[in-house]
Amino acid sequence: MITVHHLNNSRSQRILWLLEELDLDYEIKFYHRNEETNLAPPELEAIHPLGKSPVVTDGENTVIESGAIIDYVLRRYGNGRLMPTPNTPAHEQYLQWLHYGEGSAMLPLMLRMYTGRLPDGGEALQPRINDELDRHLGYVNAALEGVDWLVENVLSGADIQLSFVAEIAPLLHPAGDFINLDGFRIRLQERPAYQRALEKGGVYAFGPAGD
Ligand SMILES: N[C@@H](CCC(=O)N[C@@H](CS)C(=O)NCC(=O)O)C(=O)O
Repeated sequence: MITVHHLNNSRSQRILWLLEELDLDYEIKFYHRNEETNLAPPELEAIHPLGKSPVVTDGENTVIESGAIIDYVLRRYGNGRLMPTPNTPAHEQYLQWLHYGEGSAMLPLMLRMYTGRLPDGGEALQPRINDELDRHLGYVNAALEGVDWLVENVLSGADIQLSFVAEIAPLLHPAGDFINLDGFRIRLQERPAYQRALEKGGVYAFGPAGD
């Protein structure tokens, strides 16, 4: 059975959502961020040396990285759900989003969060970071023009991967700048499977009600 090593207020929330969409049996092992440093507890390093979440363990497999975990779960347990047919143009799009979410889109969001903690707010870096933030959020926003979901307008693992970007974006950007992204966030958070994942996962500061 899949075990999700789940950290509060983290990207592993989307893995719980994925598993709820698929209605799979799984276990959650809870880890709590240090209240001062916000870092994961050292126990997570016993599961994987990076000590980050999400991590899933499943028999002999230990898988890190949200995109790889989504891919793993859907290939092994999805029975074709939440993923376009392999080797079709739609599947290539799906893979692109799966990598893009963490490979590109999260970078300016993380840079804004980290540089904001510098004594001067990282002032000199902000114009470049803001350009990148606008570029990436604008790209996702444009991809959602006139559609509910990213690939063929059908919910897939790609939307689950990008959900964290959509949930972090409002913390760093004025509301209303990316209305398709706002609609996407509201839509995904309304899903019953998302709501069940929220109940099971415990504290999650980026959900619909800020928890
Ligand atoms: N790209 C990785 C990021 C993993 C990651 O950095 N997770 C954060 C939580 S959102 C974490 O574990 N932070 C705690 C720490 O760094 O100690 C993924 O998508 O799985």
